[in-house]
Amino acid sequence: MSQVVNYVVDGTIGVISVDNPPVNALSQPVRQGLLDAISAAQTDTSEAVVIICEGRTFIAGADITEFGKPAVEPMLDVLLNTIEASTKPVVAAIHGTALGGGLETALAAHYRCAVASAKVGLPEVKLGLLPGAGGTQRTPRLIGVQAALDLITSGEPISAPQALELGLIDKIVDGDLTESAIAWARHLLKEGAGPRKSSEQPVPAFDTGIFDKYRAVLAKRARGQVAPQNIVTCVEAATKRSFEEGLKVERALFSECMQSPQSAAMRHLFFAERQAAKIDDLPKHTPLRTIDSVGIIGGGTMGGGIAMCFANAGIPVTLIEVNDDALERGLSIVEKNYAASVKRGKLTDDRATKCRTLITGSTDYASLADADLVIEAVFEDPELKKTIFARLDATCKPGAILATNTSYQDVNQIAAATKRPEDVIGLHFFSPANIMKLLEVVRAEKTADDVLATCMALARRIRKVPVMSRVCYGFIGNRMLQPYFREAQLCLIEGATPEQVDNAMEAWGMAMGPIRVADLAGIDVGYKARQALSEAERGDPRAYRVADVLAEMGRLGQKSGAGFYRYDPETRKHSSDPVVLEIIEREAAAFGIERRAIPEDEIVDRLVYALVNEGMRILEEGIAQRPGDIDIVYVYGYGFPASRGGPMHYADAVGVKRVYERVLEFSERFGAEAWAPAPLLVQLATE
Ligand code: 3H9
Repeated sequence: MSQVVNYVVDGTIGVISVDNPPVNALSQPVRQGLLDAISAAQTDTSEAVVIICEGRTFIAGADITEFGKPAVEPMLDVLLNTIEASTKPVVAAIHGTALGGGLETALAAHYRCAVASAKVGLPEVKLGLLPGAGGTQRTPRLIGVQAALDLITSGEPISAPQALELGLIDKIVDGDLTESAIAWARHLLKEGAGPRKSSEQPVPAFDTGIFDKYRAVLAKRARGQVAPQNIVTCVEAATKRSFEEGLKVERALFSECMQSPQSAAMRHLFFAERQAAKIDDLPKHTPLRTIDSVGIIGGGTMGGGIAMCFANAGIPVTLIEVNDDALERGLSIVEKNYAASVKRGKLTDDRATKCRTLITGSTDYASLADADLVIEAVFEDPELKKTIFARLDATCKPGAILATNTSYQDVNQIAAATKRPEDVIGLHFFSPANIMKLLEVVRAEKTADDVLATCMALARRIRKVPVMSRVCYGFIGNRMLQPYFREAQLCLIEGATPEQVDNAMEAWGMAMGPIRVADLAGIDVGYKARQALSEAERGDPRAYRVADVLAEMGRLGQKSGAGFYRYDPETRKHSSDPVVLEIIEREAAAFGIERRAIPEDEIVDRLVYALVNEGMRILEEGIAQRPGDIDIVYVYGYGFPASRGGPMHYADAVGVKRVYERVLEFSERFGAEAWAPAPLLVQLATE
C-alpha cells in the first residue's frame, strides 16, 4: 500500500483510510492508493468497504497545486467510476470538510455518513472551475436540480444536518467515526443492502425553466465568469443525457474552465490569500498574546461594525463614546445591524441576541483597564488620535495591544504618543466592517513581533483575511486608490461622462465604478482631506476641481441624495444628472481642455495601470511583502474582480512589457508627473 492510503480488512469490512496532511487533497499518490485499495477490496474477504480519512478532515478536494501541470494518471473521474462500480457496498465516512473532489468521492461511494460537525460542498466555482469528477452529474440525481445548482454555483459548503435533509448524505453518526462507520456498514450488510449507485438514480422532477433562470441570475451575479454558466450547462446535461454522456459534457467544460485565465486568476488568489497570512521575517513560533476582551473607542458606523466582528466571534467588547447620547446612538446602530442580519437570514434571532449581549457600552476609559486589545475608531483627526493614545497609555494594563483603525494617518506618530510604541499597531477595517473580509494590519516601526503575530492570528478568529502593510500614506489599499481616482476624474474632465467611466469599469469587472464609489464614500471626505493639504500636496487640480464644486454645492454623494449622480431617496438607485455634465464641461473649459470621446479601453487601462504602477512602487518600498498581498487587498477590499486575480496578477497575465509600454504612452500623452513608470515596472519589463 502507498504511504498516503492505508487499507486493512476488519472482519467483513475493508477500511480504506487516506492520510495526506494537511487536508487529504487528492494528489496523485492518493488517487493511486485509493485505486489500488478499492481494486484489492474486490477480490479479498471483505464484504463491504469504508472510506475514511485521518487528521483534521475528509478529503478537501483535488490537489490544487497539480492544476496547470500535465495530468498524471489515474485520473480522478476514472477512479471515482471504479469506486462506484465496486461490487461490494462502499460507505464514505465524513468529518471536517468534504469539498470538491472530496465530496465527489463520497458521492461515488454508495452510502454516506458524517459527524454532525462536518461540512460538505463543491467550492470549485471559487477557483473558476466546476466539479470535474462527476459532481455535476451525481449531485442533481441525489438532491434535485435546484438544490444542486445552488450548491455548485454558490460554492458555499453546507452543514451535515443540511446535507442530510437534502439527501446528499444518508446518516449522521455520534461517537468515534471509524467505529460508527464500520458498524453501519455491517448493519447495511445484514439488511442485504448492496451497492447503490448515485449515477443510476433518476433526477427528481424539476421546473424546466430553471436553467434559463439561473443563467440570467448568474450573468448578473458573476458577470463575465465562465464557470457558473458552464455549471448550469452540465447540470442541464444531467437531466437530458445518460450519465456517461453527461460526464463527457462535464469533462469538456471542466477543461475549458481549467484553461481559462479566470481560473488561473482565482487559483492564484487561493494561494495568495494563504500566503498573505504569513509574515516572512517573523520567527515561526512567535508567542501570541491572549485576546479575550476588546475595547473600541468610537461608536460610529466603523466602531459599531468592528464591535460586531468580535462579538460574532464570541469575544466581549466594550464600546466607548464621549457621552451617553453618542453611546446610545452607537449601540442602536449595532442593534439595527443585527436586526438586518436576522432579516436577511444571515443569523438566527437567538444567535444575534447572544452576540449583541457581548457588546456593552461605557463613557469611561477606566472600563478599558483590563481590555486585552483596544481599537481606536474615531474620525481622521491626527491630534485627536494622539490624545486618545496618550489616554490609553495611561489607562490600559501592561501588555494590552493598542490599535488604530486609521485609514491614512502615520501609525508611527500615533505610537509615539504612548510610552509603549511596541504595543501599537494599525488594524484597518473596511466599511461595513462586519461584512468586508479584508483587514490591513499596519506594522509600525516599533510594533513588537508578538503584537503583529497576535493580530494576524486574531484576524482569522474574527473571519477576516489579513494582509500586512508597512506605514505609508493610505497604506496599500488607499494609497493605490489615489492614482486610480485621479485617472477616473481626469477621464471625466477630458471628455467622459460619469456613466461612461463607471460602465467601462463595471463591464470590465469592478464591483462598482469609481465615480459611484466616490458618491458612496461621500464627496466631502476627500474635500475635507484636501483642505488640510497645501496646493502642491493636492496634486493636479484637474483631478479634483469637479468634486470640489460638487462638495461646495452640498452635493456630497449618496447620503445627500446627489453627488456625481442623483439618488432616488427610496431605492437609492442612481440616475445621471445633466447639471453634473454642465459643471464638468464648464470646469473643463476653465482649464482650456477640449473634451474628446475617450475609448472604453483607454478608461480601463488608465485606471487599472495606475493601480499597477503604484502597486510596483509599494513593492519596491517594501510596504507590501509580495504582489499577491496587493491582489488580496484589492479583491477583498475594493471590489476588484476575482476572475482577474487582482491588479498585480492582471499585469502579469497581460504581460508586464505591454503594461510598461502603455504606461510610457500615457506618460507621453498625459505627463510624466502622473505616469512616470515605477522603477520596478521598468526593471521587470526590460529584464
Ligand atoms: C477540485 O476538487 C476539482 C475536482 O472537482 C475535479 C478534479 C478533476 N489542494 O486553508 P488552510 C493547503 S478543486 C492543495 O489554511 P483551513 C493550503 O494551501 C478543489 N492544497 O486550512 C494550505 O497550505 P499552506 C476543491 C490545499 O483549515 C493548507 O492546505 N476544494 C488544498 O483554514 C491549509 O489550508 C477546495 O477548493 C487543496 N485542495 O481550511 C477546498 N486545500 O499551509 C480548498 C488546502 O502551505 N481548501 N490546501 O498555506 C479549503 O477551502 C480549506 O483549505 C479547508 C481548510 C476548508 C479545506
